[in-house]
Amino acid sequence: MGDEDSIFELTTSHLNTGMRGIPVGTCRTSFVTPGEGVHYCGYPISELASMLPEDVVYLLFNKELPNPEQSSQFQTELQSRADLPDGVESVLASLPRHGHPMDWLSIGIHTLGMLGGVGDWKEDAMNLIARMPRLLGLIFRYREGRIENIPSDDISLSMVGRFTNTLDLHDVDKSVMDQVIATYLVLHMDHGGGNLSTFTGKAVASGHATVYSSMAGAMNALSGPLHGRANQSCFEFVKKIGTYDPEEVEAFVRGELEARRPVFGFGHAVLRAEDPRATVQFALGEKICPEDEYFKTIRVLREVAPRVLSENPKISNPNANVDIASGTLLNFVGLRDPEYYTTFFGWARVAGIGAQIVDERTIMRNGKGTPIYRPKYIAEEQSLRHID
Ligand code: CMX
Repeated sequence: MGDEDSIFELTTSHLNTGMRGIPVGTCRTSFVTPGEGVHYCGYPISELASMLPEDVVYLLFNKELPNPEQSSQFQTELQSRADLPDGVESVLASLPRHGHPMDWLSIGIHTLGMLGGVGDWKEDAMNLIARMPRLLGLIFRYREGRIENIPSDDISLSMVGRFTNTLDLHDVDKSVMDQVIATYLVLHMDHGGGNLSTFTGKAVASGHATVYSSMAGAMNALSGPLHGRANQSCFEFVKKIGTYDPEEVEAFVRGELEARRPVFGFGHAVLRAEDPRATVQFALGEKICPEDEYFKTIRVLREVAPRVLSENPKISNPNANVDIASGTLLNFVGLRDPEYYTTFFGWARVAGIGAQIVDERTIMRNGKGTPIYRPKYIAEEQSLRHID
């Protein structure tokens, strides 16, 4: 495509729409199609879902999957970057316990930057990815007040293993917990260039703020209930249904629509089929928790809600989205407090956003990087009045 080719016709109807659908750049890590959902570096997510999270991080940064040798070298590299700088725990110890975990995560990332940032896009992105498992584990421990006997960070473990080792929950099946979290991470790592948190992270980085400040900004964006926090709301919604009787579930769905409340876990801005990330999680649920009460509810919801939502022609996609099952699976493995669910989303997204920041800062425009973001806002008549 030549520089002068037109790819979009802009009209006044596009103003004040949150830039919905307006092309602003290219993305090297992922894209989303209406039929197959997100693809990472060309691979549909359904093909990547059972891979090691470390291999998928490698893919997002290197644009190719690692061979076994590269995979093991990369795991060693992440382990060598894993140590948290001194001082992180005393910051966490001072935070208000009632604060939302996403606020803790944002502050935690800022703290990692203040204490251990090196001022290089790729180095900082890699260090942050390597330090996230321990940081997130410590956030759980300090916020829950479980600060006695925190195991030391066993860096010989996988990223997920380091998190669950720090969390150190008893009476849980750790291998199933690791499997659910690993799948969750892979499914949530990236979702195109224009979603709010990714866009925010890249916008902050475009002013040459650090990777850590950019990522903390991205996490703040992710924490909104219309964005990442939807997965917390989704599980709260499933809990509220309280039945897996199909007729009662249908009555509940109709009641929510009549009350003009969203039916959580359904619908999508781009997809026009069931999100493959939901399909993968349903398959995992059938394997690990087919008899779980909440799983039974979402299994019925998956049948009932699309039929009811299809009655409204305004709804472009009545099918299940990624958030339908993730909370149910996290709850099943012992992560019972939905307030934490978006922090897993944030942990995963650090990989995709980190890779996109590195691309925008060091690869785009032949390595010069994308310039500072500066979209145009047009003065409204009212704001011009005082000039007369
Ligand atoms: N429940 C109720 N109403 C819905 C709906 C749902 N699940 N999905 C769409 N609609 C409504 C929209 O609110 C919109 O109504 P208005 O015209 O009154 O504003 C209308 O149907 C058309 O919406 P759309 O073009 O089909 O979808 P949007 O791009 O506007 O919205 C989304 C997409 C996800 C915000 C919406 O489907 C929704 O609110 N879903 C429920 C919340 C949810 O599960 N969020 C998680 C999203 C996960 C993800 O993005 O991956």
